[in-house]
Amino acid sequence: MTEDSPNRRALITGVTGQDGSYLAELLLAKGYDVWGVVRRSSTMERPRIDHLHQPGADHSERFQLVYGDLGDASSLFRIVEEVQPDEVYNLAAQSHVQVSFDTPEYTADVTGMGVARLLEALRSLRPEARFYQASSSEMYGKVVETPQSETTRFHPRSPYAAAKVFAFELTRNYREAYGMYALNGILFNHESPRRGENFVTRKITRAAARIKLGLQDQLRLGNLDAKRDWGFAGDYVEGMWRMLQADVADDYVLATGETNTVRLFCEHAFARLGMPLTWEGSGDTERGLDAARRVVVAVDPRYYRPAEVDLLLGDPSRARDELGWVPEVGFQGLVEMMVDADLALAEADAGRSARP
Ligand code: NAP
Ligand code: G4F
Repeated sequence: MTEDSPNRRALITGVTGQDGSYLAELLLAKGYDVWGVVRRSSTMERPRIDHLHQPGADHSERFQLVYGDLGDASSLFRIVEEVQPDEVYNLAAQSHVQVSFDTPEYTADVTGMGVARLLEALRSLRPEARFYQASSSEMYGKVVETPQSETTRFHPRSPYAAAKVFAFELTRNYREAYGMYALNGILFNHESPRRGENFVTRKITRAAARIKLGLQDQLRLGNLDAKRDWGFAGDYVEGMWRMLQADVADDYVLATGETNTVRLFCEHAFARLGMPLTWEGSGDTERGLDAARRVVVAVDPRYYRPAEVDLLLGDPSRARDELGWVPEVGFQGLVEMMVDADLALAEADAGRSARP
């Protein structure tokens, strides 16, 4: 990466999340001044970004945090007025699909209406800013074609996905209605060692490592047959940035073009730890056994969703052809990266609990 964008101002909502932390690193390395929006919480620890704003950290003088919330329009207007950003990356959301069934109104408010609040703040105070909306492959839901591309019709299957469709359409509408540079990145699942622990990939790699070290007995999962197009978050934030550098705003899919089941992800994760799995049973009674025939993976119907997205597979050819974006990390490399990171964390935990 080069320091090629001096004095440009980027505003990132969701900076404390998986993608926000990688994007902040990328933009700082490119020479941007970066403002990250954070919510007040009862702890000052923000483990994904603490390394970026500690005194002495690389670029820390160009990284600032501001308090705000997508549920609070006044905070967004204040931030836009204060920062006068050139580029805005809206990554903030209630981003968990299962949780959105439990909190549909909250999810609609933050993940959907939050985008209306932010776009209105930009339209009023900084209409020339370039706006990136974190749209999602979940919008395809009950897919009408495979692979899914920028022209595939949406069929959302959760309150989260419905909120993301609203936000997608609003972003396109502000582009058409007001001529604003506003676009959607339709990103398929992307993961990393910084992934939240209750998304399936991280839940698997964390549990596998802890089972390996005897810190946990079993991993309990829902639908093992679900298929996802999983990539590496570090590759995807590069794609976000490339989208906002294009001369004309348009919507782009980012995906690997490969899909795999949750079951296969488990197999690769445990294999990386020298624990090959064999499967027995089916449906609710399916289980994964290690070489000693211990049940290390079990199905738990509590993790089934009221409506499932069975298959996601993206066609990233527009991003490749128009933006030159090609993901570098493949499925196997992603699983290994996550397992290795979680093994190191589990070893540290084991060391702490062994100490007198
Ligand atoms: P994440 O790790 O869950 O991060 C979500 C971020 O949003 C956190 O920084 C969170 O802050 C913030 N946030 C939540 N509610 C907020 C509110 N009311 N006001 C302000 N900030 C709020 O998500 P991610 O995986 O990085 O994903 C980033 C974005 O891409 C999300 O919009 C997600 O829906 C979308 N997306 C993700 C994927 C994927 O596979 N990762 C794929 C497609 C689209 P706290 O730290 O304070 O909770
Ligand atoms: O890891 P997941 O929770 O991710 P999901 O639902 O695909 O959503 C993620 O990707 C979207 C992009 O398509 C983002 F927009 C969204 O913000 C989020 O980042 O679940 C993946 C699959 C599902 O089919 C789920 O039913 O794994 C299945 N699964 C099976 N057992 C499980 C579990 N998911 C979770 N979270 N926990 C389980 O125990």
